[in-house]
Amino acid sequence: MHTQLSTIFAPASLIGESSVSVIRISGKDSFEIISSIFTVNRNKLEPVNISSISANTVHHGYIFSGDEIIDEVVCSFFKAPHSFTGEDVVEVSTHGGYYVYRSVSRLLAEKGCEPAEPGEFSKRAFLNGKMDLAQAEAISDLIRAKTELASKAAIKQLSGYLSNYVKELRTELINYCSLVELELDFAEEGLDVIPNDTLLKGIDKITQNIDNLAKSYNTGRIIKDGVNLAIIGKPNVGKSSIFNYLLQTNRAIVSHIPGTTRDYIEELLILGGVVFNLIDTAGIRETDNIVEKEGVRRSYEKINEADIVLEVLDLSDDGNINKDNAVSNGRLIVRNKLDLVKYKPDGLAVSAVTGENMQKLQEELVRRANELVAKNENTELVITNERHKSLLLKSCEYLVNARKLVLSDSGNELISIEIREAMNALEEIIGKTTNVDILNNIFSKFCIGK
Ligand SMILES: Nc1nc2c(ncn2[C@@H]2O[C@H](COP(=O)(O)OP(=O)(O)OP(=O)(O)O)[C@@H](O)[C@H]2O)c(=O)[nH]1
Ligand SMILES: [Mg+2]
Repeated sequence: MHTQLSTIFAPASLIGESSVSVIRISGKDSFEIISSIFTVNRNKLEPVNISSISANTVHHGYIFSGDEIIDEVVCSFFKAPHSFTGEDVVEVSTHGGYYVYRSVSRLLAEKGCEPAEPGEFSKRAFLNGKMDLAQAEAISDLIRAKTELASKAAIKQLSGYLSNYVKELRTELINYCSLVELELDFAEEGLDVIPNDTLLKGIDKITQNIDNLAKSYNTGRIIKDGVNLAIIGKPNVGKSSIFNYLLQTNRAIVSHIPGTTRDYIEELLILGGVVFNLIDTAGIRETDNIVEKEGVRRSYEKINEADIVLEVLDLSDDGNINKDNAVSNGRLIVRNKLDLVKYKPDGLAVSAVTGENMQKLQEELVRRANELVAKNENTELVITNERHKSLLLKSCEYLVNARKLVLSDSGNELISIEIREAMNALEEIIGKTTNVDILNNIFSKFCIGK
């Protein structure tokens, strides 16, 4: 990442044919740099007098190079600290298109502006105290959100719900830590500032709250990343055909030869406002073929990772269809090749060839997915980030240690160390104690211009 001193720029919207495209510039030289290529008078291509432009205003004008007008634009000026990054920021709204973007960015680079790295604007906003780390992460989540639920969760986190709750938990820990340490100061007087059972109760309550928040990731992950839906079954039952039908593409190879799919295939599917990671797997059977064996092993792996397992049975195969729904282990059983039988089978029966009852299957998938989310949807807070989950669990571990130390009368010094570690783990969520490498890693996953 650049030093805080450099002035950076990047497209803030997609580059390509569009009505408007926004280029964002941030850093102490932003106003000076833009003024050297921006004029408000098309008949007089001279750098605008920057002192004539008041902060936090919008100006219509022209980007020029020498005696040539590159584009007619609107520039928004944000004076530090009243900007997204907390630095001086200019947002140039040009016409969309590759050529205009290339020309303006070339001019900016000539004037000393450096292309921003992914997430660099958000990183500066974080470093300048405009938002904490959990909020910055929510921006990236919001941009990537594909459904209403995902977007709502990101907005909530961006508004500071998670950060505030984490801060509350941290404050409670600080209070207990202070009492434990205060008691140390009065050790010689033998003053009992906080009785052990009060301390234990306090630690237990906080541990429980942190653990509950960590557990909300089970739902949060589904909301943010989608429902893992694995299609499984014996070879040739029509798994890939159903996979293709749901996606409305010929993504997976389909053939009459059992064992066609060797490796799993994953594709994104949006149904009824729910994101599914749809996974087609290799047909499960005993085999000596080492490639197919590996495929089967991977199928089992996907079954374990799945939120919903869709098990396909083949109605045209007598040995296959009689599976009892009751022993499905929560799997959704679907009987395929309905077009090949003359009777009306039990349960959910479809044809991936004619499309019969496929809508019913889709509705059932959405219903099950919503059921998974509904468990937690109305609760106060759901975390959607694995980093947050592991820090919460880490914090719990330290508190469990602290609890053991209290029970074994190991002394307040050791107890306070564990409580402080638990606090540190919480602070990492909001970025108070997060090290530079971790920060760089988090922001490098953001998109360019954000
Ligand atoms: N008539 C009929 N044929 C089907 C249907 N679904 C799949 N098939 C056929 O069944 C054969 C196997 O289909 P696939 O989708 O490749 O089956 P699979 O379960 O993915 O098989 P593997 O990848 O080998 O495990 C192909 O010839 C398909 O055309 C269906 O609903 N009706
Ligand atoms: Mg297949």
